[in-house]
Amino acid sequence: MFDLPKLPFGLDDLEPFMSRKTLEFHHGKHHQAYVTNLNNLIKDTELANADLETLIKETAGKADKAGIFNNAAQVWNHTFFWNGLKPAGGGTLPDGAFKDAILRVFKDEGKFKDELKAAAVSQFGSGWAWVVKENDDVKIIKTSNADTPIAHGLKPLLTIDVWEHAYYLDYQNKRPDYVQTVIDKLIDWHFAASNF
Ligand code: MN3
Repeated sequence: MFDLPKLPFGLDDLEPFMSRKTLEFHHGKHHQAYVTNLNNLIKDTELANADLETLIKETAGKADKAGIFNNAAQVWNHTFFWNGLKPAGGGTLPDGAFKDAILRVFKDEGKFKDELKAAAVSQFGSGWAWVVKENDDVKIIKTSNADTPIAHGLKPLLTIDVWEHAYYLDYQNKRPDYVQTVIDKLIDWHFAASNF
């Protein structure tokens, strides 16, 4: 049985960029629903005691296990998303191996952030934009619906949720404004660097 992880910040701490109301719904209702659904789906099955990453890897690509995969991946993705945000986030990348890899692949920090934004904005419909580690390089990818890099053997460093429930209360249809604000004001680049 899984519990909804607590947010790593208070409900008001990301104001005005991500409102208390958004967090109450996004964490308290949406994230909670994925946890509740997952618990109901695995109860009394052979997967009842598996950890989250095992559940995701065991059910990925299996049509008869799509419900478990979708809810398990959404639980994992949301917890990872919250952990990558912080009050007074954004700003410049911390020095170190992560920044070095970004400069090597993208040439400059601005171009990296522009490409991350472009991936998040261009994801058609619900999904996620990701910064992942592949070998020793940094790569930007996007996934649809619940799909997650850990189902594809990639190591996630950071994610941005681009499901409408992530931004509609604060930004309505303006996904580009939401994404730009997350990148400029909320992303915890030290979290991404520490995952590298
Ligand atoms: Mn979400």
